[in-house]
Amino acid sequence: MALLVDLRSDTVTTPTPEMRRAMANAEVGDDVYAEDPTVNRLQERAAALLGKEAALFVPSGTMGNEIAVKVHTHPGDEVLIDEDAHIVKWELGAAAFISNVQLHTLPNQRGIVPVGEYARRIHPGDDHTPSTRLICLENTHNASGGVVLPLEYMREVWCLARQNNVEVHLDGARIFNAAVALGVPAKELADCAHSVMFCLSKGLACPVGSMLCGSRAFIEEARRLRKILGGAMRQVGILAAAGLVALDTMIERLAEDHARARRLAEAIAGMPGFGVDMATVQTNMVYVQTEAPARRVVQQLEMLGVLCLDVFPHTIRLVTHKDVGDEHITHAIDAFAKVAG
Ligand code: TLP
Repeated sequence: MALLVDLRSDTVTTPTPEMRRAMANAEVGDDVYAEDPTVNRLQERAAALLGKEAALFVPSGTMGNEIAVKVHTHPGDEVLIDEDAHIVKWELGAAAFISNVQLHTLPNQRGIVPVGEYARRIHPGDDHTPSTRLICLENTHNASGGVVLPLEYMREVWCLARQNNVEVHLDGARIFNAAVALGVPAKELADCAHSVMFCLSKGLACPVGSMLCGSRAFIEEARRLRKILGGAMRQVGILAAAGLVALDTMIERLAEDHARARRLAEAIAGMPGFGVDMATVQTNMVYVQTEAPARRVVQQLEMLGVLCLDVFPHTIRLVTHKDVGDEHITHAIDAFAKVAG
């Protein structure tokens, strides 16, 4: 059978055999009563890994982010956020829908809003202006090509926020990609935020689930909101079991995905009709600029057995993950060469 390479996202990863075994054998209970031992173990593990008091298993990254926004804010509050953040672009306006907040979106360079810009926009709220309650960061920054926000920058934002009584939420859907790329424990990034969401179902290859981490009081409130949003599940230890395996076995190997993304990017960068800003290839994503309409390139690649996404009219996104091996990268490079040729 011809090789099919799925580079649309790391969300397409399938669970490992070890995960499937752990899921089949998971000890379970009713998690709405907080009685699922496997979920409880995963929540404790996630909290400890990120240096937070508590954590909550949620069905998706979107739900984790949106619960966080809701817990941190009151209706009418303002949230400072870069204009390309997932919360702004890909969560269907949920922050307006669920939390009734105003997202004050700011221009950014590779996910970075200058700290001085945040400082200029923070206001306590008065008879005319909304209160700035929250800053949201995203690391790695998806729309900028999976780039890493430097630790130093995160610390500066954290410092500013604390000085001004503003909370910080980190969309760390791919926090472990950032941590591996930086060579630091994820906890150091998490230390720069009051709450952190990270996904188990992306590069870590779980079938379902994300973790929301924060203080005990924050997680208690988050738990109520998860129920309101219909995200409280019963014998969900079956899913949490995969999460425990992921935290044990899938983090360090992300470096392989990063190396493969780099190999792919370097090869495509030299081809006619395509461009890659190599400075943005820092983790498991490659954003390719296309002379031809991206939609058409995606269709041509699909005919050659390579799946990817057109994210802008002249940009396609390629994402490496554990189901993409060296032979898949070779196949993808060959397919790009044919389309270029
Ligand atoms: N991202 C998906 C798409 O929604 C774009 C992808 O394929 O990359 N934060 C970030 C930074 C994300 O990239 C995503 C998913 C989420 C949150 C939401 O996670 P899920 O899909 O679990 O709701």
